[in-house]
Order: sequence, then C-alpha cells, then structure tokens
Amino acid sequence: MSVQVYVAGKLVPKEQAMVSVFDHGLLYGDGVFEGIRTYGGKVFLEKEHIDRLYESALAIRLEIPMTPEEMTQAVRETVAANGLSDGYVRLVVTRGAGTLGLDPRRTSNPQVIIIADSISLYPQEMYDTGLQLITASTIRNHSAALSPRIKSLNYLNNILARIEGTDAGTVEALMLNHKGEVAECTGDNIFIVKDGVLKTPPPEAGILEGITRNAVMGLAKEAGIPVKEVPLVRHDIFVADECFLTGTAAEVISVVGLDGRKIGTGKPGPVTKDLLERFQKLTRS
Ligand code: PXG
Repeated sequence: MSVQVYVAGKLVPKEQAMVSVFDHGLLYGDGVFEGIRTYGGKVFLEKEHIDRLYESALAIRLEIPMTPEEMTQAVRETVAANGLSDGYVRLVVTRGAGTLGLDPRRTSNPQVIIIADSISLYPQEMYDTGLQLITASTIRNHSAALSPRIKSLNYLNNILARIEGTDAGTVEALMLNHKGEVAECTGDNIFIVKDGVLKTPPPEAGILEGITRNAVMGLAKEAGIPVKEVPLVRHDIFVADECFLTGTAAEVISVVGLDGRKIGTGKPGPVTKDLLERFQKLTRS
C-alpha cells in the first residue's frame, strides 16, 4: 500500500498529497516543522514535540488551524494508517497559499501536513567507532535575526553548513555562533564530558533546544552525572574527555574528532555509551 499522507484535513496516497505553488511555505520558507520518532508504533515524546511545534508557530505568529489535541490525534491516525512501527513523523505547518509578496495577511488557510515514513539512520558502524566533525565557516543564525529556537522552514543556514561537512567528508558539521562560541551541529545538539561533568551550550548560545538533548540531560541527572549548560568554545571540545551529539534521528552518537584533531581517546567513551544505553531503554519502555 502506498504511503498515506495527511494533508488538507485528510489522509491521501502520497502521489495525491499536494500543496499550492503559491504556498508561502514554499515561496518564503514561511512555516514551521517537527521531526518525531515512533518506536513500536508509539509516538516518542509526543507532547514535547507537539508543544514545540505550537511554540515555533507562536514565535512566527502563525496560527495553527487545529488544537494541540486534534494535532496529536491526527499524528496518531497517520502513524496507524501507515502501519508504522519504528519510523519517522514529519509535521509541517505552512502559512498557506497567498499572493506573491511577503505579507502573510495575503495568505489563507495554513496547511498542516503529516508524513509518516521510514527513517534513514547513521550506520551502526558510526556508533561503534564515533564520528568526525569539521567546524563550518557558516555561523549559526544570529538569534536576533531568526531565532534558532524556532524550528522554522528556513533551514538554509544549517544546509550550507551541512554542505561544508559533506565537502570535507563528514556527516555532520559543528556550527559556532556570532560570538565564536560552540552552538550546535546542523541537525543535532552537542555535548562534552570533562572530569565527569556533562556540559552543553545553553539555549542563549543560539541553539534549537533539542528534545533529545533535554531527555539526555534528564537521564544524566538520574545517573548522578552533574550537568551544566555553559558557553563552550572549540578549545573545550579539543580538551574534552568525550564528545557526543543528540538528535531525534541520531539518538546519542559519539564524536571522536574535530577538524582532524582527536578528541579524548579517539574512541566512544564510557559516559557516551552509558547515556546511549539509557536512552535506548527509554525508547523501548
Ligand atoms: N539542532 C537542530 C538545528 C535541529 O534541527 C536538533 C538540534 C536536535 O533536536 P531534537 O529535538 O531532534 O532532539 C535538530 C533536530 C530532519 C530532522 O528531517 C531534523 C531534526 C530532527 C528530526 C528530523 O531533517 N532536527
């Protein structure tokens, strides 16, 4: 059976799932999105993702034409209609079709799109040996220009950095903020472990407050590992004992090199492994 996509209030086969070429989501990147995992047919951290979607929409003054409860229901129906067990849900809300010109008042009918499909993951080998990163020359958007806390349809900033990574042969790239501090990667948050303390940049560093990030900080606290949200610079990564990334797709993945320099032992460290194990328990509970 063909993938069923939720669009314009109903489920249709993916070949028939369409929006207007006048949609401001397409014309201007005017909209918001979420990426969510399902494990065993259950939507993982559902409330957290739905809440973040509504917060992103509020931040760009986009009124979603359904309640969070209706959205939750629509997501569950889409997952069920596709018989999805372990997969991925992409929720998109656009400003809707309008006339040419930026003015959102000239749009009508924000579009809610829900896609539930399989997910492409990093190969297991990368979890076993750890990732290499490069630092992108493209910095993270200044939060006074477009706040990285909004998961908007404007991902060019991250895409340009990702291309730099691809050119250098890495699957992710580190992005600094306008102050030269470590912000995050193009689709993942970053953590280091130093002298038994887990450290990650605070939201003010210009990051998306990842839902996996927050879950992992909670797991670390439960495990008795001190957690600090502090500004970090590249030096902190170079001298870290361990480094890892978190994200919906990646879960928890070790980083063993930055710009060709070895981090820690050059192998996935014990804290990283412990947190990945704890996270995986959480997804299977
Ligand atoms: N930073 C950025 C810039 C992201 O886009 C994360 C961190 C990690 O956040 P979560 O909440 O996932 O722990 C993200 C997440 C996709 C896709 O389809 C992108 C993300 C998540 C899921 C799917 O490209 N980005």
